[in-house]
Amino acid sequence: MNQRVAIIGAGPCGLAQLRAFQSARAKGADIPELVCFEKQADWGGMWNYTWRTGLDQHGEPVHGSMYRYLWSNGPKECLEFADYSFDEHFGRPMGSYPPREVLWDYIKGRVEKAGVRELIRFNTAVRDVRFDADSQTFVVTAHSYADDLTSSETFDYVVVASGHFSTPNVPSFPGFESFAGRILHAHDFRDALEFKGKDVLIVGGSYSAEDIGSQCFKYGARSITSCYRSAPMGYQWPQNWEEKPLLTHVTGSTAFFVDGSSKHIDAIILCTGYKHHFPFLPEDLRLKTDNRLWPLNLYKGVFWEQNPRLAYLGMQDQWYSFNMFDAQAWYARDVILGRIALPDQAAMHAEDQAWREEELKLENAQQMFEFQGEYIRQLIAATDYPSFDIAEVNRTFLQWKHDKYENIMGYRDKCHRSLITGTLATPHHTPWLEALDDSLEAYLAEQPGPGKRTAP
Ligand code: FAD
Ligand code: NA7
Repeated sequence: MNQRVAIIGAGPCGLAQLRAFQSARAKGADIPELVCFEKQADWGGMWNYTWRTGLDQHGEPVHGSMYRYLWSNGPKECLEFADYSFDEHFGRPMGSYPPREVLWDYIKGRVEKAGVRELIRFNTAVRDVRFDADSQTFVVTAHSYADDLTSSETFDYVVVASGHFSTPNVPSFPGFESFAGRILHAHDFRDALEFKGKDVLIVGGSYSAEDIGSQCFKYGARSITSCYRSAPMGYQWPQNWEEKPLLTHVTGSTAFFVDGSSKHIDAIILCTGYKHHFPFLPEDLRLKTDNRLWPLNLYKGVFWEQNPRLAYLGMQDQWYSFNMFDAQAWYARDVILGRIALPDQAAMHAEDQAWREEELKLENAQQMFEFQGEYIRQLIAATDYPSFDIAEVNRTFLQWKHDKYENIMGYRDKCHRSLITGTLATPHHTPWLEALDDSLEAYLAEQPGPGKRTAP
């Protein structure tokens, strides 16, 4: 096959795409030439932690939004690769909520085994993508940092796998200009110890608010106040964590809320989400959406309807993550290989709209992860990605939600069963709240290291 495919990003989505093609080649398929552009020096996307914030060493916006001491916020059993189990990678059972470095190791293990690293051009940022209607090809322009050269190449397909949790959504509130402490967005949060002994205000009511607040609690903040726009998170927070309706303004070091209450605050962390941002794409190819389960204009949640030579991976809000990216990547691969034929644009759009209408009816978390599970089930049924029991994954999600409502600081100590191998997770040697060392080495040790057991 003399076609060329550009993959933008070597995070979990871009790596899923590389692995999908490698898997077809291993079974004898003739596959296109693949070029994966990655602006960072290593693979793993968000899971490749960086201490940097703001601009990186090349003057580019820092991609990473992950922070120190981050542990999986959902059971690992709900994201396990169906073609590469945790058992295969680690050789023994472990806890259900591993820290970031452990999951990064797992992500890397599959693609090291697949031998696809040589297909990635690291330290190379895609700057521009243009479609030429006459030749039906794309011109992709990329900047290689190592030799400071910008060059263009032609491709038959482009797969956008650049993530959507890197460009912060940063609202402002009256009084911020003269606030007496630090104001930052979750994207720039790196180490909860910075907030030890402080009164922290968290703005937002979703995953980042919940987890960054929990980090601050775990590492010794004096108090946490979280405030929401739409709905409270509703967990049973520790005694020094108060949940309030939205911030109205700040005066000096005092924050005021919609219910008329006020509180002393040392620092404000805006956990107000991210924007889908594709500065390298022209208007006619650019996905515009908020963070939701069914972004419009993507057939099967993947193919750009106006020009299905362009595919997007992982653009949905995520209950499912790695296994959803795999389902999408396998599907995209089979379309590119000509194994699946796409319908005409009107039919693609009609199906897309039908999914959106279903999405608009969703009222609670269970309905949402079941909706995403059904989407994944359908994608997997169309390819040779190993099937797994989506209903069981949904049951694990339900148990996870239940565990969180029971004990928001203790749910990570619960164990779930692998839907791929049947292995039951084993409790980590140290309860999450006391496990201050999140390194791979500490996590995989048989017992806690010296001096690592007690909370501050
Ligand atoms: P990313 O991981 O963001 O990777 C995108 C890649 O594209 C990056 O390597 C980036 O450098 C590269 N790139 C971007 N633009 C360009 C360009 N122009 N040129 C070249 N390369 C480019 N998911 C879970 O399942 N469990 C969790 O516990 C979890 N916790 C999270 C915590 C935080 C703080 C955040 C922000 C996200 C979390 N997620 C979690 C979701 C996470 O984003 C996904 O797991 C996953 O990383 C998404 O993969 P991706 O490949 O789509 O994007
Ligand atoms: P999410 O899940 O997109 O949530 C964003 C939150 O920010 C949500 O609660 C929003 O409230 C809130 N928000 C957005 N704008 C505002 C303003 N202007 N004022 C107040 N609150 C606002 O992003 P997260 O960062 O939590 O999670 C993203 C990923 O990171 C996720 O996959 C995790 O695993 C880690 P709303 O509910 O819309 O009223």
